[in-house]
Amino acid sequence: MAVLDQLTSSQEAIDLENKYGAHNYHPLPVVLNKGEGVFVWDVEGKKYYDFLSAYSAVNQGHCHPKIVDAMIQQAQTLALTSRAFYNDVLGGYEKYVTEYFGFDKVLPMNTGAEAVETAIKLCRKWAYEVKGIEENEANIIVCENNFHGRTTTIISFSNDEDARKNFGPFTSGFIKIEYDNLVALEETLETTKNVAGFLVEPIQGEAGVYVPSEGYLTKAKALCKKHNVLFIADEVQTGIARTGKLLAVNHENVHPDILILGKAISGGVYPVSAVLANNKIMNVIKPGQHGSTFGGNPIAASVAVAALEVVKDENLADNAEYLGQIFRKEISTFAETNSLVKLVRGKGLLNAILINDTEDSSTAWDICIKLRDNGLLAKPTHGNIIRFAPPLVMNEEQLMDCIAIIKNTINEF
Ligand code: IF1
Repeated sequence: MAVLDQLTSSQEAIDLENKYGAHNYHPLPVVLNKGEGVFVWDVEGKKYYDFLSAYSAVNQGHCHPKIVDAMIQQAQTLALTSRAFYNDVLGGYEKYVTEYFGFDKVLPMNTGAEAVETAIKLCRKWAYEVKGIEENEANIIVCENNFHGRTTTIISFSNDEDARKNFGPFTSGFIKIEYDNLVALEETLETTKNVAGFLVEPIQGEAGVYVPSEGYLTKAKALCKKHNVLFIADEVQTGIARTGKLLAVNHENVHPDILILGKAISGGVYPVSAVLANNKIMNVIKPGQHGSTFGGNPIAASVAVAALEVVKDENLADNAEYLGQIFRKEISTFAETNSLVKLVRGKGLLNAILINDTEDSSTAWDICIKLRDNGLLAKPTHGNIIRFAPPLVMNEEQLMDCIAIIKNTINEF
């Protein structure tokens, strides 16, 4: 048998993963073997609407032909040079992406967590070499219930016990405050020495799609400016048109000092992430002080240009805004007649519903299993919250079809 012979059954695939793969996930029991646009198929040929989009990495739809073609062309030409040498696509991508988001420079990485780590290092180095904080004394403010990735430093400032337990010792230099609380931010800025930055998700995704109060981001940025502290926006999940604007911070016209991107910057076909900042910050990094083997590789550069062109060519932000309004209106009307749905919240096509059951109940999971049986894939975040995030290329007819599936499924409970 060739190593990757076509699997004949879903159970065979699940058994292989259980036996040979680390058990660091508990996937919904469905085995996918094909993706196209808003649809995915399982090994048995059943078709599903994808309502997770690989946690907002597949905003442009599965296997978008323009993005896949860019990957194939580049992969057949020059895949990886490392940064020991120049190549003929990285500079063009760097010009394109910095002008696309309005920054002087970009530091290219691969995963979202690597980009968050890069932003933390950049902020600290700026604090010591530009702001003048004493070395090794920098503090970065973060929010309770944050999710920024799974490296040891990042989980050091997480309050999710599953993400932290028995992974210590942890990295110091982080202060947690309540999300969407400007008083807490102002007090911390006024009473804490050596604050270098404020790292925040413009909408807290994993925590359960928490949308902050109107004006929170604007006032938070102003407080950071007043105290000469860098405003660092983690748009790995909320960026790339997901929330109905190119970036979630664009809902409030906030321009972060450091912008962190990942996931859909590549349309989900290849790991690409990026950290953007202006020269006064980015120029603290000198040769040999940061990098990665694959960071800024030719395939990543070519794929990211194609993926970002698709976002504009297909008006994905406007589409997400329009369909998101319909989704929340339909589901909130439904919630008035169904006691199992407490509320729906979100922006654009990043939404979640709160199931009216205890945190530790299996209801949200059971609903997702039934949704799977009814042809729609979604997964609970924490306990009783189900995130709904379809690819942004969905059309209104497909969305109405999905809303009907969601309503009919929940009515079965
Ligand atoms: C998993 C969660 C979502 C992110 C934000 C950085 C990263 C992520 C705002 C790190 C990644 C992913 C990680 C993935 C599932 C998914 C996730 F459930 F873990 F929390 F989306 F909410 N900043 N989120 O959301 O990016 O290193 O993964 O490329 O770990 O299971 P990454």
